[in-house]
Amino acid sequence: MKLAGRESNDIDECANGSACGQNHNCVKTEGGFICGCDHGWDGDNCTKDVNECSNTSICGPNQHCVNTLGSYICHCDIGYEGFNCSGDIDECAYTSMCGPHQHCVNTVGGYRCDCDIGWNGDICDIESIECTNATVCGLNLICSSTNGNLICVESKLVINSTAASVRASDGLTPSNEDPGRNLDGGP
Ligand SMILES: [Ca+2]
Repeated sequence: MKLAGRESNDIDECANGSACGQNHNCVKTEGGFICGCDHGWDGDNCTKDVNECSNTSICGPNQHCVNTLGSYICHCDIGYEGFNCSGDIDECAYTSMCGPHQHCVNTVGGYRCDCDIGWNGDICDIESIECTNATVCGLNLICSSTNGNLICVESKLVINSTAASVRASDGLTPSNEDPGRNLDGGP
């Protein structure tokens, strides 16, 4: 709302700061003054807060807007910090970001917890069979671990629970008695 006043003498009514009410600004005019709402306020008596956050682009990248009475604040999104929130937080610099058997991997705007070698599952609480035990596969076999699953390889013959039954039906001899055997038809 704009209030206009008129004075017979051209004095500066705005000078004393009380010509207009709270949340108003005062603009001197020739022979009078005009009261307008301060930034952030609206309504007939400038008592209605403007929600600046309704403008979704009022804050910059990696920021979110928080409306306040008469103003607003741009806070950094989680994972960002620094000037204009342009800096990625290295969450891994803090200890205990991840659980047991996990290690922290920093990413832009976040981080993740990868399983340590030898562990898997959603929270890395399942110990996977690894090739570190030399007796796992027996003699003349090569141990290979992929995605937490262990397989024993003899030349090109894969011996796991499925292949073992195939081998039995094919009449193949146990691997440690026939180390040179393979299934690809080669010599
Ligand atoms: Ca980060």
